[in-house]
Amino acid sequence: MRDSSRLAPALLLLLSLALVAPGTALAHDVSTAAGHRAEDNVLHDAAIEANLDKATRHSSAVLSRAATAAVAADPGQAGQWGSVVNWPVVGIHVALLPNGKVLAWDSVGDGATESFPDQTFTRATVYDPATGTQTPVNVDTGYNIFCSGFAHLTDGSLFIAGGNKDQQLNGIVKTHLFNPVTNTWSLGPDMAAGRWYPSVTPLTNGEMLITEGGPDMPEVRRTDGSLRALSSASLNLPLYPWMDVAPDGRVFYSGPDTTLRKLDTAGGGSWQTYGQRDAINRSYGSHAVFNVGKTLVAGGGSSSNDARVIDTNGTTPQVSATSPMAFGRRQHNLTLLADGSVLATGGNSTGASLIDMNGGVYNAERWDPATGQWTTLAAQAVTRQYHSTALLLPDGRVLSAGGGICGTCDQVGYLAKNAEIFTPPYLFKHDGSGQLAPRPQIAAAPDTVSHGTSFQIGTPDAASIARVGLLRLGSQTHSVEMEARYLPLSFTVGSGTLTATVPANMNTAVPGYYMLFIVDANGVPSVAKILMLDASTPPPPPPPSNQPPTVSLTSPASGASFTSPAKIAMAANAADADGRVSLVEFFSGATKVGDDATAPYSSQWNVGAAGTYTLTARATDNAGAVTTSTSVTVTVKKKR
Ligand SMILES: [Cu+2]
Repeated sequence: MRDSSRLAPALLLLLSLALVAPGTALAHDVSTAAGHRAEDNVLHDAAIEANLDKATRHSSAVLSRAATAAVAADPGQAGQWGSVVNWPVVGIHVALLPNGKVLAWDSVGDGATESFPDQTFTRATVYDPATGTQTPVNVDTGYNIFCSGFAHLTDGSLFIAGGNKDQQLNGIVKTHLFNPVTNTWSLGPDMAAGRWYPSVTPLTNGEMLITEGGPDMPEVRRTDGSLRALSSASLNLPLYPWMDVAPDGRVFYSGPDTTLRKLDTAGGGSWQTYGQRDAINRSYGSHAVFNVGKTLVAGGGSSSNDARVIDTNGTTPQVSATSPMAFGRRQHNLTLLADGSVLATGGNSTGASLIDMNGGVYNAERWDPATGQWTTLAAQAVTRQYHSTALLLPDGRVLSAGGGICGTCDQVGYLAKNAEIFTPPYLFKHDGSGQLAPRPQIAAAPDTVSHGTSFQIGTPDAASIARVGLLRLGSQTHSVEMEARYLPLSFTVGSGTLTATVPANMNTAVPGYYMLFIVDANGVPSVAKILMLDASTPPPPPPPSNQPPTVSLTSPASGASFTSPAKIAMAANAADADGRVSLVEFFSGATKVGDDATAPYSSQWNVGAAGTYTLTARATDNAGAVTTSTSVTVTVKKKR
């Protein structure tokens, strides 16, 4: 379909690289929709795309080797990256499913989205980390959900808001659902306006908050699937805002810009504004909710290395300093690990808006909430910048995927249609042997647990367990984690069993699917048991019941007398409180004598035979409910 050039692809790549010096920090402010559009709106040649991935790997390799030399070779200290594996899609949007597999999607092709006229599908795959299998699950609803927002419903299916409409990168009004049991997509109701770069946040009551992506008025998906507008909470925020339910049930906004806020989603919605988090506009920084009401923010802006902790447990959010990262980063990802610590991966350290092929950060870093210190870890093989993601897997490893698919990416030769998996140091022995450590095992755990209750975890390693926690399944894109959070659980140790308690406050971990991890005294985590938190809440609302229409026969009058042959004018009033009247029919006894689909409802009945007739009107509403009027009796007499 696409134009192929006679020039050798390699030559084209060189030519295109010469257009813009790699490493150039471009000036557009991509934190605004207009700036982002301008950033992406560059010409490129389709023929170079096939070689982008190769070129990216090649230019990454040299820099990656240098970064590797800077850290200990012992994986017990630095962790270990697996090999680079080609993927069928660029991992721009990733979500962990309740079955432990990963749903990932990108756009409509390897090149910049604005280079493709056809925006009626999305490339998507389900990746099984246990086998490495990829199952194609392309979006078949007629839409491209590139640059959408998404998070899990309480039942574990994925709710997706917005996407990409056209080559001008406008947003779409569509909402989608992905069913992880059947691997199928379906459409939900349309939003009030198109969204591109929105955030989706699961709420405590099972509703889903949709914020930004263009329109400033947030919308909420009710638990019955319909949408409601937060009409009194319109506020202009950066794209992909960082939104997470705080311990008081309101949604805490922690960035990327500097003003801290909370949104109450009840009714029409209302915002409360607090002070400044810090002086850094953390555009394409990242954040992680690593404990109850505690958020780590790190990097962003002009590749800052600065990190802060925000505590929302009190009346006013409290910001405290923590150690800076070893590397300044932008376009990186923060990922919660199985022990509640935080991993930083990827990004660039030169402040490049989207991508700097010479400025990539290859070393991972782990932040320990207990000490506030970062530890520099092993270097990955491929630079992961704009449109890259990092997602914790149920086995405690981290999937690092994607990068590319933008005008600037094509211009500088960046495409990472591949992934690599990081095994953190906590999975290795710390004796320098480089061997994997024995892991504590969860032998038994319930499929469902609830807030304010205790539950049993069967484990042969009970005596050595130091930490028990729940980690919500992640949904990540554009450096933003939309829902993962870590909830440490208090527990007591029995013989072959742990008894863990979930806090009573449901805002500490909103209902849905979580990974249960136990961690031993050496810091080694188990493989997670995926379970459902608050399976019974919120109670599913009854399907909206349809009220039947009302109807009365207004003509002829009861007892009226006519002379044969008669032309009787029949008329009725009909109404429907929760919909509309779709048809009014007129009857004589059981015989239909006329109908009318539009008000005023009327019909003429021509009667030849003399007699006494019982007349009724019958109304049907848009949902099929039927009401029959009280009857009217009339007489038709023979002409004398
Ligand atoms: Cu994007």
